[in-house]
Formats: sequence, C-alpha cells, structure tokens
Amino acid sequence: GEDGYDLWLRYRPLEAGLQARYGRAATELVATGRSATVEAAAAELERGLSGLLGRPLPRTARIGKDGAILLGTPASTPAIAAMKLPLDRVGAEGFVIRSTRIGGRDVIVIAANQDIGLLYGAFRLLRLVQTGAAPEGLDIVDAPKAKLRLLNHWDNLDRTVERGYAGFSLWDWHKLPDYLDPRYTDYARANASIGINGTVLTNVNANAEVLTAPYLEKVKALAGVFRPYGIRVYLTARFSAPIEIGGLKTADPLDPAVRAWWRAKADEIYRTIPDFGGFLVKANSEGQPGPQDYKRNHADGANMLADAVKPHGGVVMWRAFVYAADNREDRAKQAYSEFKPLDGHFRDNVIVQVKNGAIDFQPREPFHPLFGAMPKTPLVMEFQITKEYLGFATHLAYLGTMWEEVLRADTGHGGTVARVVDGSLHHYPVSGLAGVANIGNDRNWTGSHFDQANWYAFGRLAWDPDASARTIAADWARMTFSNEDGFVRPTVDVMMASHQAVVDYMTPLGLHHLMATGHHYGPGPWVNDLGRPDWNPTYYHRADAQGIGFDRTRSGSDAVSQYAPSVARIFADPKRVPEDLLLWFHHLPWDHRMASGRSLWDELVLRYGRGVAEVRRMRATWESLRPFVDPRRHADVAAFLRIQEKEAIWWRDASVAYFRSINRLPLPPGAPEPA
Ligand code: GCW
Repeated sequence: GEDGYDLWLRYRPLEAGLQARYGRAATELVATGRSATVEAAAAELERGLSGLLGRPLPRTARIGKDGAILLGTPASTPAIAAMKLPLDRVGAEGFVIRSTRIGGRDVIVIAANQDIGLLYGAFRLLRLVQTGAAPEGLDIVDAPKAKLRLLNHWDNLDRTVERGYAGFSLWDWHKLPDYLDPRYTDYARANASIGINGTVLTNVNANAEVLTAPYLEKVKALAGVFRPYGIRVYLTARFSAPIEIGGLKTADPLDPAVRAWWRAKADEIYRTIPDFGGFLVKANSEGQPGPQDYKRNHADGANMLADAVKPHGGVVMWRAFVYAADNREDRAKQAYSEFKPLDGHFRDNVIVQVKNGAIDFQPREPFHPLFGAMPKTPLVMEFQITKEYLGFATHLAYLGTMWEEVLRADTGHGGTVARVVDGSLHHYPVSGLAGVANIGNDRNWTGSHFDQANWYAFGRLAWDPDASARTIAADWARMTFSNEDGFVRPTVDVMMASHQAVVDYMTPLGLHHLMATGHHYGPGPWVNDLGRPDWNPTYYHRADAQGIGFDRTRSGSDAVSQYAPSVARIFADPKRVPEDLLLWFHHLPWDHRMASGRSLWDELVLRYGRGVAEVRRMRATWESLRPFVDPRRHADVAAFLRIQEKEAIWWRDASVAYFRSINRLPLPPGAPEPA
C-alpha cells in the first residue's frame, strides 16, 4: 500500500522509459550457493526485479540466455572463480558487480568473497535499477569502510522507546521466542540494504532482566532471524546486574566474584547465541550505575566486561556520554576530561562510543574533541537518528547534511572525523558508527515518511563516511517516491535545506540546549529553576542585558583547548569560527558586528525569521509536488509540514520575545512582530 511500510524497498514498476532500458537485462537468475544468506539475496532480486521490471525473474541452474544475473563466490561458483575479479580488494563484506560475457551470453555478475557480500551486492544492483541507472557497462568494486555499522535501539522491555516517536518497540517480548513477527525479517532486509551489520536491541538506560535466561531465549530467536542478513545482536549491560539478577552484594569491577559472574554470564550468552556481538554500556551517566560507584574508573569497568566476552570474540562499547551533577566543570568538557587520560588503558576489544558533539545531540554542535584525541583507543561515532532535539517525527529535518558536516570536520590531528571512525587514522583494529534508531511499530516504521531518509542516510554514511549527503538524499527520494526529475530535484533541495532551517528557528548561531525541560519539545530558553544547573537552558545561553553566548575560550571554560591547536585557534577566534558555532564558543555583546554588517542581535532575529521562511518554502514546494506522489503519503507529509510551520513560528516568537525581555532591544526593521 501507500502507507510507507515498504520504505525504500518499494519495487513498484519503473517508469516505462526506464523499464524499456532493461529489455534484455536481468532476464534470469543463477545463484548456486545454498546458504540462508544466498537465499535471501536471490529472493530479494526476484522480488525487486520482478516488481521493478514487471516481468518474472526465473531462477535457473545455469546461464541460458542473455541478461542473466550470476550471483556467487569463488567457492560456490566455478565461473566466478575462473574470472579475474578484484575480490582481494573487497574483504569479507564487499562485492564486485560487473557486466561481462560468459559462454557467449551477456551477464551481470555479482561476486563476493563471503555470502554476505552477495547480499550487499544484490541490494546494490537493486538500487541501481531503482534509481534508473543503465544496465550496461557495470563495473563496481565496493566494500564498507567502517567495520561496525550499528543501530542502537533505546527500547525498553515494556516496549516503550526512550526518545522514540514512532510508536512502540518492534520487539514483541511477550510473543518471543515462539512467534517471529514477519516484520523482523523486513527490518533485517531494510538494514541489510544499507549495510547495517549489528543491532543493540535494548536501551542504554538498561534493565538487567534482559540478561536472564528467559530473555536470552527471546534474543536468540531474533538473532536467528537477523543472521542471514549479516546482522549480529548486541545487548546493553546494566553495570549493577550482578546485584540485581546475580544475588551479589556488589558490582565492583575488581571484585573476583563480580568478575566471575560476568564471565559466566558471557559464557551463557555465547552458548545461546554463538555470534553475539557484545555489550553496549552507559555507566556513571545520568544516574546509571558504574565503576565510579566503587571508586574505580571507566577502564576498570570496561575491561572487566571486555575480559568476559574476549574468549568469544565479543566487544564492549563503552559510552563516553558522561557528565556529573557534582562536577562544576563546563559540561562540554567532562567526557574529554574523564576519557583522555585513559587512552591506552583499555583492552583491545573495548571501543569507546562518542556522541558527535560534546553536549547532547543538539541541532548543531561542533564535533566532539575526543575524535582524534584517542589514538590508542578505538572509537565509535554515536549519531542520534531519532530526532529528540529536532522536532521529533513531525518536523522534516534531513540529518544527512548534519552528519556529513561532522564526518568531514578536520580534527587537526592528521585527519577528519571520518578517518577516525573508519579506523584508518589511528589504525584501529575495529571501529565504526552507531545510530540511535528512530524505528518503532508505526506502520511507516519511523513516525513520518521523511524520517525514513534518516535511517537510510545513517546506513549509507556508516558504509561510506565520505558519501555525499546530497547523493544519498537523491537515491532515497528516487527509491521511495519517484524517479521523475521534476520530483527529485525540488525534493532533494528541500531535504538539503531542512536541517539548517531547524537550527535557525530553534537554536541559531551556536545556541544550544534551549528546549523545554524533560521532553525537549518546543522552546524553553527561560527555564532556570531545575535542581541541576547543567540542565537549565540559561546555563547554556547566558544572556543578560549586555550579551549572549557561552564563553568557551581561555577567558571562559577553555573548552577550546581540548581541540588540536589548529582547530582551537579557529574556534577561539570570534572572527574565524563558523557563524553557526559562534555562541557555542563565545559570549558576545548584543551589538557585536557580524560578517553581514548587522549587529548580533539583528542577525539572531533574522535567523529565527529565516528558519520560519524556509519552512514556508518547504510547504509550498511540497504542495507543487502533488502530481508526483500518491495522495496518502502526500497528505501525511503536508499535514506534518503544517505542524512544523506552526511550531517554527512558536520557536521564533517565544525565543525572540524572551531574549528581548532581557536585552530590551528593538526588533530590526522588517522582523515580524510576534503573533
Ligand atoms: O539525550 C539524552 C537523552 C536521554 C538519553 C541520554 C543518553 C538514553 O535525553 O534520554 O538516555 O541522552 O544518551 O544516554
């Protein structure tokens, strides 16, 4: 149906002109391997190509006509073993797609070293067809740059989802392990299509219960569904689990009984799920238990768990998202302060997982100073796909541009953030990217049609952190809606401008953490009465009669000094720091001159207005695209854009009125009077 369930794997008949191109291509499928993964690849090609091309794709034992697709590894398929293919360049997960002739027939070969590469290759060929690429002359050699490409579900065992705006958790714990919802398979297909190779099933604010035997049986059932699609399961480990489900009196990581308990628990997990990926841990952060409860440090805690999973090949992803109520240091500095001294103290199967910025998934943040600063500790990037601080599921905000900006940032340590997380800069044995999932049991998976693009873009960037956000947006728009240029161009333009629009109407010029308390929906820059200073928006904007912004230079918190000198110099200079980060690093007078020649105050008001104007443009563009989109999805998106416009105005008016109440300045000419 037109309800969005099929995501970007719709496989509706291609536009007639494009179909015609495939006249003699993709006529039959030869796949000799017999694994569940090969079956999944073959089934997807059959389903996809027959849908797209409007004719069957028969599966045959050998190449019988022009246009055959030959899918195999050198081990399974002698014809592929006999070809000179650059398979030495694609590792365990990559693939080669090539147009060639075999036995006098035109053939499209999908070859890989391992079966999972065949599945990824099958999805790549489908993407080519879906986006209207010509079937001839194919010559693609590709492999993922990052080893770990994970979703993090913040799903609770009662099926609520922390910061989830798309219904309840997909994991139906009550019916598991015996009932396997077909949706689990569709979830795995969607993830495999973008190269995701692991999923953390449970919330980082963890419940130890999931580590008990009955739950492990349920996890095993899910792992069984995901395995053919190359997806391993991981779980969050609650640090105090030895007390809660183990009957111990302590969870001290240096206590022999605690260590033995985790080793036995890991053995039990791997007996149940032999390819279990490992643990993700949030410790000593926002009230979660951790090693510091016992006067131990993060390395003590992480290493204990690492030792438990090491014999089984597992990893521990230990989060660097830490800040403490009793710590008076600028919150933006705390993770670096705690983790930088521990570089070199972690076991080789510990990976520190770092959010893209040092505060908390704000609409825009400078990259986290830990990237580049931990040469001896593998790092995983944590992006938030779910839009906790970006308008939940109703606001259209394509995050590809935001992630691209972070990944391309130069750390000043010899490479970009992308080179850190793909492991190449510091030769990490394992590293990667994790995305906090925006998936729930809503029919369209992500709560809105355009939020599907963020799931999609995350996978594409995890596979290739150098990929272009614009290309990804275009591929997604074509696969999800239409290949018509009249649709693709304006839609991609809307997507590409959308994140900046949200930044402008919520937190322009480097402002941050101004959302209403708790749920983080809507403006709350005036909030100043929370028990912890670092939860109050006023802590972050510091506006008074004279000026606004957080001084993180040497005259302030000196957070800039956590960056490499070449980067710190730029951030510390109000004339060189990108204007979008100005008030992140600087406290400036309201009459500070901006590049435009306007005062800071006038510029700020203008940015709020610009955000609203952009949303209005997005609405108008979407209206004009009605002819290209089925009525149901068109109406869904239009309804949300209406909400977004209303709330952009709310953000603008509330914020401008609040700041005016502090600086008493007139509105610049042309600024709209608040409603
Ligand atoms: O952004 C904050 C969220 C919390 C979340 C925390 C974290 C899982 O408001 O809901 O808890 O980050 O990342 O640990």
